[in-house]
Amino acid sequence: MGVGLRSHVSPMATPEPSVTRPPTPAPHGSPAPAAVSLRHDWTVAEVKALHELPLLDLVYRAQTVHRAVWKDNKVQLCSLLSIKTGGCPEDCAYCPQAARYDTGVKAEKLMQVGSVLESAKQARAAGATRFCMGAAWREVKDGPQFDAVLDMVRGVKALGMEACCTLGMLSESQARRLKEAGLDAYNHNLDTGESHYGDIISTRTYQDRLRTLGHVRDAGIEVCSGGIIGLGESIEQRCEMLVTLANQPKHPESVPVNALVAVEGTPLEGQRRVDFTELVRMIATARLVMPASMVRLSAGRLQLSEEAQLLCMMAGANSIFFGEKLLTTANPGFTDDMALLEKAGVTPLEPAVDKPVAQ
Ligand code: SAM
Ligand code: DTB
Ligand code: SF4
Repeated sequence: MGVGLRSHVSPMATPEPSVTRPPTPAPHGSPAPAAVSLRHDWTVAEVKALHELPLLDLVYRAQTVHRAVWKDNKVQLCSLLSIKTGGCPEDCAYCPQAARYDTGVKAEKLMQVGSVLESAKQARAAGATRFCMGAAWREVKDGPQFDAVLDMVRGVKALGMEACCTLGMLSESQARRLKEAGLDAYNHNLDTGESHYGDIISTRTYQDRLRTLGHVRDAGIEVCSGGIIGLGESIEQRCEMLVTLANQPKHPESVPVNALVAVEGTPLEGQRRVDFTELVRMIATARLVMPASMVRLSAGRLQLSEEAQLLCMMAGANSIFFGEKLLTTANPGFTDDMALLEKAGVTPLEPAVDKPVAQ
């Protein structure tokens, strides 16, 4: 590692993310490329010091690192589809799909392959380049349902889109089969810092989560892992989660940052809404500690003004969920999102072209 110019852009005494990237020319008018290295030895204290910087200093530093690693202000458009909704046996306190909470989400069967591919085609026509299929399962079970998911993955790939799944826990062999079917990425969130996890989920452990991430990584599938803010965690616990993600053998290729969508009937229904500055801080800090990861501004965007969304992008968010529904809750519509991107001159990222430097 260690190619590129040493950054002169971080005059603060707080820990500086040292960054490594090849000397790709920066776009006209953007800061000189920083020397960026990908660290796997972050401490919570270091990350908290970044998180606590004055907001605009934090955004400036994050944007500088962002532009050094990602050439332009492009954003990945990723559409979500719930292929198996509701009836989940887990007790995740935030989740409208847990069978034990009365949220009005009805349990449905796994969708037919043809209907899923129809949705993927619509998402592609609207401009999405990645299609993520979510199932309200604790874990994948081998059998006809998993075989159908493999067919969905093949079908999405045949449409020329990136395919992503989030199906709960996976075994080594299931991860391998998903890879063989062409899966690009697997989403499996840590959700929160390990010390807060037990307050949110009791039906599986943090180690279970990490084990699945290991299977995904070992199968050569991109890891998509992040979490939710607004679950009653402390700032320290938010930083703890970022440290766990960044100190994995490889940084996750994508890091979704969700703001809790407090759904009536869940134990967290009364949770106060996170302020937009909290999302900006989390995104900027994620960008600084994992410079070459896609950072996805995920659930909670409907509650953000256009200005706040653009500030999140300034802070390093380069991916959004695109389409009027997340899994069961609402998201901004295609037209509003396209209008915002156009106004701001932000262009959709093209999967094969706009890659960061190797991690
Ligand atoms: N069942 C699988 C699992 O838990 O990994 C896949 C689907 S699950 C709904 C995917 C992720 O959505 C969760 O890990 C969580 O981070 C996020 N999520 C679920 N409900 C949410 C909510 N109300 N607000 C924000 N994010 C939420
Ligand atoms: C992620 O981090 N956020 C998405 C996706 N990965 C699967 C899910 C958000 C779900 C929000 C609540 C719902 O719509 O049910
Ligand atoms: Fe089930 Fe996933 Fe929801 Fe947890 S987050 S209740 S595992 S669908």
